[in-house]
Amino acid sequence: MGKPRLSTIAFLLYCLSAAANAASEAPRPRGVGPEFAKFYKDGDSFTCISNPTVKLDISRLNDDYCDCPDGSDEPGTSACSYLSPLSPPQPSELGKGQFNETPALPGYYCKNKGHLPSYVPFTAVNDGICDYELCCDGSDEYDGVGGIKCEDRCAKIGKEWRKQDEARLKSLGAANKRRRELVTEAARLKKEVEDRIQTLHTQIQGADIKVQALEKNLEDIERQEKGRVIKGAGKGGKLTVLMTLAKERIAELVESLTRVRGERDEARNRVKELEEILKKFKEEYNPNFNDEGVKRAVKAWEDYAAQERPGPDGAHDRDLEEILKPDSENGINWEEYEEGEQSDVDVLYKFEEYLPEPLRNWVDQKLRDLRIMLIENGILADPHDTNSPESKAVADARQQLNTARSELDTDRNELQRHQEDLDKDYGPEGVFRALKGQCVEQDSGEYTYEFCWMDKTTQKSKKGGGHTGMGNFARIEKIVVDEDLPPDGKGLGSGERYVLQFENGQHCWNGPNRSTQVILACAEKDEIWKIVEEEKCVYRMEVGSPAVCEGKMNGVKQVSPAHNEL
Ligand code: MAN
Repeated sequence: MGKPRLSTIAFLLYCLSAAANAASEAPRPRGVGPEFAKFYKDGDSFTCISNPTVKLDISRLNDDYCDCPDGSDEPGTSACSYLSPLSPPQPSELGKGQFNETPALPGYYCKNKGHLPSYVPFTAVNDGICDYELCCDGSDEYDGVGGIKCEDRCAKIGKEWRKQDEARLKSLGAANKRRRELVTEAARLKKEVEDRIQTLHTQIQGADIKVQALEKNLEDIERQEKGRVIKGAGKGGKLTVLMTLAKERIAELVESLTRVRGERDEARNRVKELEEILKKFKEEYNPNFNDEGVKRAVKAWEDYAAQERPGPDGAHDRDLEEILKPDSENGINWEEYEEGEQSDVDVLYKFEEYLPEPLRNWVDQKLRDLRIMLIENGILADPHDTNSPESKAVADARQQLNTARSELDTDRNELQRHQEDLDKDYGPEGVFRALKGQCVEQDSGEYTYEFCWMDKTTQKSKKGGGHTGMGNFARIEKIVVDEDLPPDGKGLGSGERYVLQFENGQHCWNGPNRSTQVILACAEKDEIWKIVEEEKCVYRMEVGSPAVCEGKMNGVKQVSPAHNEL
């Protein structure tokens, strides 16, 4: 017989272990498994399992002739093996009469004492070959066809199997432990993102308020600046602005000086009056009247009067007089400097109008070019731009606002990135988050292949040259696989598997953009097991990782020793 698929073996083992507890202790006819014992209890007759209307005498059981349409009367021979099923029926589906030409039994039951019980296909019964893989006790060759004798190897095979099973369980234990660590790490990273989002919300609120305040600040400063120019200069160039400011400043100074001179004159008069009073007091006081306070006051006055003081400076006063005369008497004629509605810049613009016609066009063009060059280089103010050139105060305020705005934008972008990240699918319990960005490599043929979690797949030529992008991470999918599991366990096995789909890699000449399907299966550590280019530039990677271990190794359920017929 051909080698049975390991997935089929797994199924058969599963059937057995599930039903073993209910196993009957009574002796069963040859080839009957414990879960089917109930159909063979009657010592006189036998009723076909799936065809209860067909009742046979007990002597027709295992008589090497197929009587029941479902083959259930020949559990221990190959007489009904022509009914070979595509897949064995589930025990729960048996005895319900829905099978016609479909066998009721999964195969010939080998007790395999010392190892795991198993079913061997009916075709293998007495075919002259020892099927030790399924039937280690050799009971499938009980007739000794062609002189064959299959010794019972279950003790040896069972021992080896238990050793391997122990190693598998140990490896599974380590893989599950690693998976738990990854899940914890993934949760921690997710929490970090959530906390950052929280912080960013607060930060953005603050930054928003700051931007609003700085916008208002800039507006105020701009208004102040405009006001100053209008108040100082009205329309016109810098010279006019300066002149107007100077005129105002002089007027303010003249006014203040006049006021101070008046206050000085008044103070002088008061001092004079007080000196007169004290002079008179000294002349008229009675020295015989022994009043200490009066005496001290008179002495103080005498000391004060004895000090030499310069009298008012007439020349100084005359200077003041001159300064305070109206501007026109001081030789300043402001009107002389006024530009009317024209700024100094405007004067330059209109310069060519003063030239004779033939020269004007030429000069006009040259001046136009010059003017543009000066404006573009910031040397000349743009006559259409009343805000230019900008004052330092406005420039500083604008700079502060721009900085605050760009900080706010940065925070908003980061927030958006984190929020999108939180919504992203990171696999079961978000475990792939813990592996994001981590890469594994594997040599295969002329390339080294790289797989980076949630990021990309790459093909690197061993002969040098550039790397080829085999796709960027797009999404997580699930597929059902049913494959032989190699003895080292590094394979997909059977069951539902997570798939990381990578798309839009480097374009393939005369083909599609490269893409990779990464199929994940449980393993103790991250490892690329196999890379196949299924079609041109469409790759498939089989990758082992503890991240996808969910209590079992690649679909093979562990059969507990308690369930074995040891
Ligand atoms: C390169 C590799 C191959 C691919 C071809 C297509 O050689 O990426 O995997 O098949 O390009 O031209």
